[in-house]
Amino acid sequence: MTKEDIIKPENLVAKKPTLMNDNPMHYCPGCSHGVVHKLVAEVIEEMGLEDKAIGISPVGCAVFIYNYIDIDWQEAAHGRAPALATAIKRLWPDRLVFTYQGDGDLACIGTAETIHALNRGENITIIFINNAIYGMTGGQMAPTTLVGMKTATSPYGRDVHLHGYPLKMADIAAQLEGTAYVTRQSVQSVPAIRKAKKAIRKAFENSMAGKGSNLVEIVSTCNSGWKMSPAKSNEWMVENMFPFYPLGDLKDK
Ligand SMILES: Cc1ncc(C[n+]2csc(CCOP(=O)(O)OP(=O)(O)O)c2C)c(N)n1
Ligand code: SF4
Repeated sequence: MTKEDIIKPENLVAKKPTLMNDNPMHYCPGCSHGVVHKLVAEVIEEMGLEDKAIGISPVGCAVFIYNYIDIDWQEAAHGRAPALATAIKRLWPDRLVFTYQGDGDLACIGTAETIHALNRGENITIIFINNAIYGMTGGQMAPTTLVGMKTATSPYGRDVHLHGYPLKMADIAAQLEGTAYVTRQSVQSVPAIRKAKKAIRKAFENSMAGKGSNLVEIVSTCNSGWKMSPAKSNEWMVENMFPFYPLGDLKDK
């Protein structure tokens, strides 16, 4: 196939979702955030919800998600996204309302907001990027940091006697009456990306159908915070994160 053939519209096999604009992303090369952003944009477009989607952006590396996906956004204070999503969904029940949050945002400062919004069965979706670290602020330990994992604030590794055990938010969410769908996915390979996209779609469909609250955890890399190359980070995640945070659906009502 010549270069001219490749750029013919009829030969197109993949394209950037039109909701994603051309603003250069600020993420470190290899970071999972960009991949998940693309999936979110694709699903919204495929569901035809461009004018109905309202995202709540977090505080953390994804704070600027509103610069990249052209839908309506509201910025929440650190950890407060599920509370804000609750208000917005109750005011506009016909809208797709979702939050996008890191593990510091969701599983530390926002634990209460997260658990209560899920337990109330708010018809929202929470997309939870679990990279086991505080990426934006320099790689400090998060509640999700693995036992023994070295971070800026646990240079000798997470010690359960000092720091307690890693928090499995999806497992907690699955126990709550208000949750309709709780799943744990990743984006380290093409099959994993496809599964993650299906999960986001199911969660968004549930939200629109009023079935209750939905949590899509994406086990992710933070290659800068982990101080590894992007390829090594993916390997490390598969070897170390997946055994503790196994992928798959935890609840599908
Ligand atoms: C109330 C409040 N406390 C602390 C901070 C500092 N802060 C900014 S981002 C962040 C952690 C971000 O980590 P995470 O949510 O895991 O997202 P990531 O950057 O890894 O994507 C913290 C503690 C803040 N902005 N506001
Ligand atoms: S610091 Fe980590 S989470 Fe933040 S953009 Fe870089 S790799 Fe991604």
